[in-house]
Amino acid sequence: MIKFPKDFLWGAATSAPQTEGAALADGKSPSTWDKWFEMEPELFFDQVGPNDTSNVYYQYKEDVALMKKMDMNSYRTSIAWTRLLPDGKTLNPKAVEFYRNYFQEMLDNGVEPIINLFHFDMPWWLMEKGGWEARESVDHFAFYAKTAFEQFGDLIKTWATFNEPLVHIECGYMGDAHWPKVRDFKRAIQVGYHTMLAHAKAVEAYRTNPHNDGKIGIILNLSPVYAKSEEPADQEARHKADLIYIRSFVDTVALGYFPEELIEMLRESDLLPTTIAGDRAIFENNIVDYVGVNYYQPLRVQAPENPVFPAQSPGAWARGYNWPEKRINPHRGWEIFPEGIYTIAMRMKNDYGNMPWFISENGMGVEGEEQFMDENGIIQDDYRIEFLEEHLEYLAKAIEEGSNCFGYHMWTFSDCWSWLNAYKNRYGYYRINRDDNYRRSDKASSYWMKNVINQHGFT
Ligand code: BGP
Repeated sequence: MIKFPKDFLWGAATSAPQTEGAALADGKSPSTWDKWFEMEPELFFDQVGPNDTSNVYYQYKEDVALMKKMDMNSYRTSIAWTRLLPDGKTLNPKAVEFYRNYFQEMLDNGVEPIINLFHFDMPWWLMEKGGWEARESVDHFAFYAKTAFEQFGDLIKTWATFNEPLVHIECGYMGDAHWPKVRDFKRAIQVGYHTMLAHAKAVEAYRTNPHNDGKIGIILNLSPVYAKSEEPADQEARHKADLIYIRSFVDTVALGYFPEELIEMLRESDLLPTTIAGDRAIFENNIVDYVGVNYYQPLRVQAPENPVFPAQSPGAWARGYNWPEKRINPHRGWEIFPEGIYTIAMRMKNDYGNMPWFISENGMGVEGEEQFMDENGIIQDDYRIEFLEEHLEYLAKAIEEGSNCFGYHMWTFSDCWSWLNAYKNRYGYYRINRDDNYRRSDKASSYWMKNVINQHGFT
């Protein structure tokens, strides 16, 4: 029997921009996603944009009823900054009403809402001032965070500041999957610095108000790094990639500052961000109560071939490696490596003082999932059940060995909109039938997970 603690949090995760729809309704202002879709709809899969997601703004009660049906006890989504404070300053009463009703509905049905503040959805008005590159974004975010705590702090006892800061840094400033799609390592590092400072300032805002009596943390995508070989050069690449992709985030939020070795690497390539005296104390004084870990697949690296310095990208220190033995999700192309969840779990225990943490995302995206629908309209997603079994088995092992993990949230609950991929890959326990008024229908995994929740494990 694979066993989990009785008080374990079982749930699912999503975000405001990927589910709410109503992109400009009731006073909401545009985010970068809304504007980008308006400008270049052809870049979005099937030309489906952020206004056309799973319609949760109008259908949240249906989702909450399904959470209850599954006996889930927790759920993570986010608040849209652009809905709560459309111009960054003025509170939108319609947004307060919507979120209070939504969160109350969850609480009334035995589901604890875990609420995140930023899930890639930069307000357009702030993007026009430079987005995360501009120092002023830090204080705007802290004001937004403070406002959210004031408006919803009586209902929400577990907060997160950011989801996967690495992603908006990397995809927006080292690639073209997020706005503003520029490629500039130095700018990316400044964006990263301001993001992490904004995180620490939001934690500070939470802690300075004595009415705030819950927990605050951050959600990080942590891909354990594995080297091609035991050769020193490959091991060095692994060490450097780990500093960049894992420790630059976890050390900063859990130990109080960026690793010295990373700072030195950046200094040598003239990549250090602009900082202000006093910043460091903000980081040091505001370490998190917990970390949410999103785990999908590992990162495999080898020594770079002809490293160019000063570094123009992380590739100067580590190069990707295509492990020939890797198991690929046939429905999407990502590696499936359940052991990775154990590696990360033990890392949280051994390197971060057994910090409380939970799996805040893990899941399997499947293209063309309608082909698995049976005659009763249920998607027979055996592949997802197998994925869950394998990952949960490794998670249970880590918990048994003392890792302080308090929950597991699958990505996602009902299928949601995935940025440029729109509805290409489906991840949910429930299917969204977009051509039938966003009707929700069952997948077999929801029944399987309900049993796991009720038995605190599986055989
Ligand atoms: C994570 C994000 C989610 C979600 C998920 C699935 O990185 O936090 O927002 O999108 O990945 O990835 P994708 O949407 O690319 O299939």
